[in-house]
Amino acid sequence: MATNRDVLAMLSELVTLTTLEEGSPQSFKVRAYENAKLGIEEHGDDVTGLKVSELTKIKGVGKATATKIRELVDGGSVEKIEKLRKKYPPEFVELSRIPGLGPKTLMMVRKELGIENVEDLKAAIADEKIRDLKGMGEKSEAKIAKAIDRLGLTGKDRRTPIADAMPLAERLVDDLKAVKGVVDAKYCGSLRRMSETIGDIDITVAATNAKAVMKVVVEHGEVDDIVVNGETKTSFLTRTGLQVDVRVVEPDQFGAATLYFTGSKAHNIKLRQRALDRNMTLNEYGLIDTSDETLEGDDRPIVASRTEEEIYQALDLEYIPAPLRESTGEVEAAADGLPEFIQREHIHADLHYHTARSGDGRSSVEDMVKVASEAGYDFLAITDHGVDLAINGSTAEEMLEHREHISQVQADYPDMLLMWGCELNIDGKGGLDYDDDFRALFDYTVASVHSHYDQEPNAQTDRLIAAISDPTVNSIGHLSGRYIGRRPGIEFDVDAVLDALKHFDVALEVNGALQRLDAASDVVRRAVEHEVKLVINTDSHHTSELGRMEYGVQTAQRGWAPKELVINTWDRKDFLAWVEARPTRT
Ligand code: DGT
Ligand code: CA
Ligand code: CA
Ligand code: ZN
Repeated sequence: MATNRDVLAMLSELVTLTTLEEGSPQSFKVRAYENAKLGIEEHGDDVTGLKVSELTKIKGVGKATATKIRELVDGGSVEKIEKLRKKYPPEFVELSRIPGLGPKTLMMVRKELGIENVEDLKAAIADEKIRDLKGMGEKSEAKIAKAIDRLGLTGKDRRTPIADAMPLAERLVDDLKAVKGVVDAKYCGSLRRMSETIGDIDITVAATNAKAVMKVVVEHGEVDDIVVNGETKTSFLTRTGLQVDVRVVEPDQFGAATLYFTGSKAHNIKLRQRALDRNMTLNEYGLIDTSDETLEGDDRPIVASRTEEEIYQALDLEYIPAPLRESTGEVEAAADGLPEFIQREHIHADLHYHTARSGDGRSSVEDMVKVASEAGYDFLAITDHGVDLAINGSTAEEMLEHREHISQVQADYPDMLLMWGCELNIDGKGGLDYDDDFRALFDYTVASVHSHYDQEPNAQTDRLIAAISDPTVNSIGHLSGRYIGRRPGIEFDVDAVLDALKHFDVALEVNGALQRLDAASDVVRRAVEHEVKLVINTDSHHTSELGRMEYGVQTAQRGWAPKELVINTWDRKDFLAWVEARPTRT
C-alpha cells in the first residue's frame, strides 16, 4: 500500500532521473516534479485516495504527475520511472553526486568515453582522458578526482550519506510497526548513532510472529534483491545498492537486541567486559547471571533484557544515549555520572529559520510562525537571507518591510517572542552584508559561509574569525558549509576558530539538516572542551522541516554537548541579556 511518503519518494526519483534525461535541473519537467512535491508536502493530507481530477487541484500538481501518482498507488510502479531506470542505472546516477559533473557533462563523458560508473570514471581520469573533452581541462579533471576520493565513492567500503539512509529507515520502521503482532521496531547500527555515512541499515523488530514480519519485509517496495532470507533475519538490497538487515526478536529481548545491534562494536566490547567483571555475560539476548556455575544455558537467571535502560542499570552505569556509543570514554564517564546532555525536550527556540522572504523559503511568515508555536517554542529568530546571497537575499528596504510584517504577526502570538533576524553571508574575506549600522538593527543574526569554498585553509580561518569578531554577529551557521557525501566543507584551523568563538562569546550552530549536520559532532566535542556556546537549529525553509531539530540534538549529543551550553534551552531573559551584550564584547 503506497503512502504519501512513497509518492514523495517517487517524485524525488523523477526529479533525479529527469534532470539527467533533460540535461538540466532547470528544465520545465524537472521543475514540474519539484513543484508537485512541494505542493503535496504543503497539502499534508493523504493523497493516495484521490482521483486524478482531485490531485490536480493540489498546488503544483499537473495532470501528467497526477496520472503517475495514480499509477503508483494502483499498480505499485510507474512505467516512466521503469524506463528511465533502465536508461540510468543507480551506479550511473550516483555519478551525479560528484561536484563538477553536471548532467550535461555526465552525458558527455558517457557518450564520448562510455563511462557508466565510478570505476570507469577513475580509469578515464588515470588515462587523462577527461581533460581533453570539450569544456574540460586539467583543473576540472583534478577536481573530479579529488571529489571521488573525498566522497568515498569507490570499492566495497562505499558508504551512504545519512540523509539518504534516514528517510528510508524511518519509512521501513513505520511500515513494520504497522504490522500485526509487532510490538516495537527501531533502526539501530551506525544510523542510530548518527554517523554521517552509513554502511548498512540495521532494523530490529520486537514481535512474536517472525514469519509474518519477514514476509512483509520480502515483499516491501524498497526491495530490489534479497541477500538473506531467514526465519528471523532478512537482508535485502535497495535499488541504489544500500543493504538493509531486518532482525526479529522476542519482545522481552528487545532491549538486549537493540543494544547489541546499535553498537558500536567497540562500545559492546566495553560493556561485555564490564559484565564479565560482575560474573555476568552480555549478548544480544540479554544480560545473564553466571555466578552459579552449576547452572547451564537457559537455566541461568536473566538479569535484564527487556530494555536498554535496565541493562545499563544492572551494569552500574547511567543510560548512555546511542549517539555517544563510540567507545571514546562514554562507558567510564557513565560509571561516574554523566553530565546532563542536551535532549530534544530541553529546546524551546529555533534561531535559524527562513520564510518566503528568502528566495528559497517556501512557507509564509504566518505559516512558519504557526508551526513554531505548535512546536511549543518560547522564542524564534526569523533569519532570512542577507542581500549578498544571489537571488535568495533581501535588500535593506525589503528587510524593513519584513520587520513590519513580523511585528504584525507577533500580535497574534503573545506567548512567543518573534525576533527579526538575518542570516548574514560571510564573504571570501569575512565581510558581511549591508553596512554596519544597518546590520546592528537586527534583533539577532546567524552568519554563514555560502561561497568561496575553495580558498586556502589560512584564508578560510581568517574569514571565519573576521566574521566572529564582528559585533553584529550572534552565531555562526553551518560552520563548514559541507553537504555530506556531496560537497566537502571548507578547511580551516578548528582550534583557532573555536578560540575566537569563545573569546567573542559567539554561539556555534549545530545545523540539523541531514545533508549538513554542521558543525560536525567531532567539532562539537572540541567546542564543548573550549566551553563554546552552542545553538541547535533546523534552518527550516518550509513548515515540514521542523523535525530536523531531533537530528541536530542527536548530533550535539554525539559531540557530548551538555544542556547548559545550548542557548536555545535558556530562559528567554538570560538569552536576551546575552544577545544584548554582544556589541560590548571585543
Ligand atoms: P556500518 O553499518 O558500517 O555503518 O556500521 P555499524 O556500526 O552499523 O555496523 P554493522 O552494521 O556491521 O553492525 C551493527 C552493529 O551490530 C554493530 O554496531 C555492533 C553489532 N555487531 C555486529 N557484528 C558484531 C561483532 O562481531 N561483535 C560485536 N560485539 N558486535 C557486533
Ligand atoms: Ca549498519
Ligand atoms: Ca549490518
Ligand atoms: Zn539558512
